[in-house]
Amino acid sequence: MKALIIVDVQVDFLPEGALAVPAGDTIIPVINALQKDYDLVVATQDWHPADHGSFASQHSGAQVFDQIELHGLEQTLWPDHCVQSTAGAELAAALNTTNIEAIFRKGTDKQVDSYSGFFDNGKRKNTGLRGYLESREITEIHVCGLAADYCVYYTAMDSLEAGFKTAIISRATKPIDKTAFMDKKEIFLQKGGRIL
Ligand code: VGL
Ligand code: ZN
Repeated sequence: MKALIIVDVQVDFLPEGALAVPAGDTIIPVINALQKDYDLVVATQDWHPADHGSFASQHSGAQVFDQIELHGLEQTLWPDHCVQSTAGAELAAALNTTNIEAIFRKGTDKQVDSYSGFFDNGKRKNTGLRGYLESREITEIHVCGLAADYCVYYTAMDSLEAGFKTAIISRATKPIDKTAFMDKKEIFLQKGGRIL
């Protein structure tokens, strides 16, 4: 059985959003067309409290994109984004959500960021996604959405590590930083992932 994971296709990651991914909106029709090819479609949703520790606004003197240490982990600081129950945290209006059987929210603990749909960045807690996929007898996973170099990449890496045959669909994802994504793609390929 084959699943599609749609990662963080949310208003704040679209071109007008708080943490805009360049051309992020252009992948939505592609994702809508893809969904029919899968036995299961699930989504993730970045879902931060307003005082999340990954927000530059929570650290005096800090700037967006600074690197800090947050409770023992390396952390990039972001603009406030995907705050729980705000318009920016909604799934994109143009995304077809009728096939999505479950949505896994992440980034709810203000002390630790969560790029992957499977675990927080410290791998302290899991979201239940792996168990859900296993219960649905999924063996192969394709990952798409935003952003390619963060949440898509880390979700795909954890999928591989969990033993799923895993691919990233390049025409259905966009990075924040193109060169960073090229390097991460190499690592993913070396670990046995595929780029479609
Ligand atoms: C993401 C940075 C911060 C993502 C989420 O969805 O790729 N990136 N939070
Ligand atoms: Zn976030």
